[in-house]
Amino acid sequence: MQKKIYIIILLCFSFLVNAEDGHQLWLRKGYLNKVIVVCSKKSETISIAKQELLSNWQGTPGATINLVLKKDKRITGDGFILSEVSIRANTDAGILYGAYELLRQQQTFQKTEEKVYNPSYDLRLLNHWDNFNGSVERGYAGLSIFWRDELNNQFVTENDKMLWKEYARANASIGINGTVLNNVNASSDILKSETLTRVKTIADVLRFYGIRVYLSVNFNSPAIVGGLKTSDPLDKEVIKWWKTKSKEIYKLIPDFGGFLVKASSEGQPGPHDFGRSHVDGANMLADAIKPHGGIVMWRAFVYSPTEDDRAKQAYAEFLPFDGQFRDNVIIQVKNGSIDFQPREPFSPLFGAMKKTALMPELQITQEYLGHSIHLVFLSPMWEEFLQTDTYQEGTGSTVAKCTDGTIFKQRTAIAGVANIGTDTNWCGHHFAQANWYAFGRLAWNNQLSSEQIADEWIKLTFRPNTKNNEGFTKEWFDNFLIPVKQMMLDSREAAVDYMMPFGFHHIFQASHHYGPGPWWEREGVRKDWTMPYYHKADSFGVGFNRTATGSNAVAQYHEPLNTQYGDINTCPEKYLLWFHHAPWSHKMNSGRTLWDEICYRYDDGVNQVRYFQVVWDKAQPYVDAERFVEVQRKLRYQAQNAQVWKDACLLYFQQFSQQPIPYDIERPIHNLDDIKKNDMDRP
Ligand code: GCW
Repeated sequence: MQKKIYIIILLCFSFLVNAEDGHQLWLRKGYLNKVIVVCSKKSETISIAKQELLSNWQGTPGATINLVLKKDKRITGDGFILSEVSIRANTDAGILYGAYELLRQQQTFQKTEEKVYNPSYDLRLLNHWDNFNGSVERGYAGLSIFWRDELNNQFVTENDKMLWKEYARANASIGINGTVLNNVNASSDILKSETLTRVKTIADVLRFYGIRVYLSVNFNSPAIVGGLKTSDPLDKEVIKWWKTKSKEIYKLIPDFGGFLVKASSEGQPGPHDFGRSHVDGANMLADAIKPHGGIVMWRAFVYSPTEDDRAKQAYAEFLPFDGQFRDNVIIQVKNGSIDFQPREPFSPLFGAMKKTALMPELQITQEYLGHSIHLVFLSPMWEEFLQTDTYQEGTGSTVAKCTDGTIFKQRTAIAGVANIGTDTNWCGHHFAQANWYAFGRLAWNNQLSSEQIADEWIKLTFRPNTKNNEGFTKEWFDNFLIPVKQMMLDSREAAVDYMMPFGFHHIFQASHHYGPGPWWEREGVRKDWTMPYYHKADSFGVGFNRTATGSNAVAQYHEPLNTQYGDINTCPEKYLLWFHHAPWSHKMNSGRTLWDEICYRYDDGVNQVRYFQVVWDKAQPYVDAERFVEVQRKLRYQAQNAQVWKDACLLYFQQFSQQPIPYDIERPIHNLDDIKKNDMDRP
């Protein structure tokens, strides 16, 4: 009996020791050595840097580290120069970033060598699609960390402030320096004076971590909040209203970053409502905010319900305005030309606008990639996008170089739609934290490889709790780091395979964008919100003809891409059905027909997820019980869901191809009508 109690106590104790809820993200505490930190300058940000070094130092015991604030030509923006004994920077934030980099190197057992670290983009922003009532559009990790329901938005608790501080610290540790606090589908309430006091409180917490706040604004605010008769951007009263509002904001928040605007898109108000253009709208706001040093991020995510190809519309609407925007306007463009699909060719705007600052918008929250249920590491998708050649100025004009100031001297910025909420582990899925991390790291250095990012993240997030300065063991490397890293690196391609291989896109169930719904259409719903619009399956074949004989979207790309994408024989297979209506009998690189290849690919996707389950199960000895079980459960859902995707798509498209599923592939286990009826339940 006694022995039993003893074992139970021991078990509970070991559970407590090992329990990790993920709240600490990649900033888990390790062993600590003594260090002396010297800096002649005093500021809140510098004290944070000092404190971080003092409480997390794992370098040489008793070392002295100098924080040096002195202009150095090699450093740009908030960059820094790191060595084993000093951090040099031009700004306080630079010192803070240097401190985090140094600690990261210690925690991942890298040797610190003298090196300059400059950011790729000046502005590295999160966009929160957080609503004023506390919900989060496309959020899968609980509620908003910034907003409560309308009645409670006026109260700020100590817990709120603590959470905002933790949030700021996590962001600063990966170099993020700005955040848009509310949804681009913006409530005009955000600009009410009582709300702005809350914004000020948030800004006061984030500021010392080098983070500025920005707001999404509703273009109709002058009428809704200001009581004016119109919100016409050329109306004198409207112009005055925005100027006064900007003044009010800057009085409260002197370092306020600026406005983000979704205008004349998906039902949001905008200049088009008044017969004005994007330039009229954006420039009016830019003028209002310019005296205070603010910027306007004007989104290019626009499409109108015409018969024309949605993929062409942003380019068609914005290119004619190249060169007409004020210098404090940045056009914010989603990575692809449609909408954050598992795989899209890059938006051709990146290769086209030369006299206008453009900033990429990436989506960290997994709206179209399995929400917070599927394990999908997004860094390879972003790397693919950033490293794609636009051929804008000849070979080597990658999206990264077109947007980071290498090719055009411009204000540089990048945004990621956040996946953060009130869930204890912030992101819903432990591995979704890696996407927040990867976004920050790529925003800082757009040349980093996904392999390096995954490597760092795993080491920081799952590092065993060593009590001394031991490095990682070979066993840990071989049995945990390497297989788990490979799983992460393969996970995006696996998701593409079981959801939308070969350039399929937008074949989701409408609205929640989680499960398959290639059949989804409704009487009266605009065509480009229905799924057959995107795949166009018929007895001949499948895919959207965007070549010269179709919508000619290929013409928006520079040569040689125009020709390459436009020819079915040279178009990369990963984009085949994006650009071509290909016959079912089309010969693929493997020698198989398109139909057969589609079947094999969906099946591969399912098998890959089944394999991820094995990888994770084998990782059990190296992970704390809590995170292990939580990830294991989610992988089971992912495997079930991948199977549904495969069955749904193969059975649905088979109605058009009229061909058998190759016999060496596992048979579908769901009936199409059941899938349609159940609309894949989200666990
Ligand atoms: O991806 C779509 C989403 C909308 C979103 C919109 C946008 C915020 O389904 O939820 O609205 O894009 O980016 O504006």
